[in-house]
Amino acid sequence: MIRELGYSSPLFGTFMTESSLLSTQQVSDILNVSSSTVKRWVDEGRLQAVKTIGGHRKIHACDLLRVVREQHWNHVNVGPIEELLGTQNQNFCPDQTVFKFHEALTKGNQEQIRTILLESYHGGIPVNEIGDQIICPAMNQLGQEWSRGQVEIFYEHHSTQGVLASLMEIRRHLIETIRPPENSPLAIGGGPEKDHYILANLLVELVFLQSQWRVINIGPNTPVASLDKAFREKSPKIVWVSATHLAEPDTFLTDMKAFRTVVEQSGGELVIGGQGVPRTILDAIDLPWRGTNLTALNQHIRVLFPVGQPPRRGRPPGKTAAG
Ligand code: B12
Repeated sequence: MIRELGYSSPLFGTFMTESSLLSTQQVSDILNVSSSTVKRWVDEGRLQAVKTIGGHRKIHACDLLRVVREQHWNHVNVGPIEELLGTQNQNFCPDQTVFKFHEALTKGNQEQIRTILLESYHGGIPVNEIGDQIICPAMNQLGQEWSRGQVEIFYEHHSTQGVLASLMEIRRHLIETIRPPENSPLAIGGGPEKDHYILANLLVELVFLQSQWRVINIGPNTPVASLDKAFREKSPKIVWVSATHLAEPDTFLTDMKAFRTVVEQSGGELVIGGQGVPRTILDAIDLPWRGTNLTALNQHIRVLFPVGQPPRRGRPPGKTAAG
């Protein structure tokens, strides 16, 4: 999606500067594709961009870096992009970030939680990696400390609110900047009844948004009858169920087996994940696709609905070294 330059987001002011905006020519040099390809990708919504008063498309370095990382375009030299962002030689180090993030969680330091998550996102880390490599391990550690009586339960509540608030900011940014194409598929999902956890379903929603899907996140504590109604009414390509806590595993198994049949008979796909679903239950439901984290989910939905082709190696025909 193209935003007007000068649009200054009150949410992201501290994380985005105009000095890290790239022209389509600069992006074409970095990706080794023609600048018309870059313009087309911007117009198709594959690359996020802003528009100058003169009508030129400008791509923010962090949005470019995120696409390169997320699409695994490993042969692209990200050095110039990182230089613009001031992150060169400070490669994303999950261990260090998790350490700082966990510290912020245990202290209930909302500002620090926000800074780490938004800086990661605006440093070009895809949301699936933010979920798998930062939030999940730090929350896991917090949970272990809670179970050993080392952390008060109110820190878990308070920190979850901080993570939720930051993820909602990222969600707003994705909604404002990613324009799903006309043929974009729909995903619907939520958590099972009596599961009140909010983060995993929100992260799943962000992964779909990032990949240009249309999404309806029904949220936690959703009776399977409601999910079934939503499926019949909206006909999504994918229905997801994410469970952090399974109150009634036997009922869940029976319900999901029946729901799988309903979904597949209408040409849809059911995907189930989350730390609350034991392997034995997944084995018994026996879905065609199974993944344990958000990065696997991201790859799966990219196969179903590919966005952006990897840049070709070498310069496109007719393009000289001088560009
Ligand atoms: C925050 C938290 C809470 C908060 C929840 C706030 C909220 N509204 O969300 C509060 C304080 C309310 C809470 C309450 C309880 N909690 Co609690 N909680 C946690 C904690 C610390 C974090 C959960 C979280 O959000 N994690 C982050 C998410 C993103 O991680 P994730 O779920 O693993 O998701 C990842 C993958 O599973 C995967 N994924 C997720 N969904 C999907 C979907 C698909 C399709 C795919 C492919 C992948 C996928 O990708 C994600 C990213 O990598 C966990 C510790 C932990 N290990 O996570 C304990 C934990 C889950 N809680 C636990 C317990 C025991 C409880 C209570 C029973 C405590 C009590 N006695 O009251 C209650 C029960 C609440 C209930 N009825 O549901 C235990 C569960 C133990 C167990 N196995 O049964 C844990 C593990 C803590 C522990 N170590 O003991 N909790």
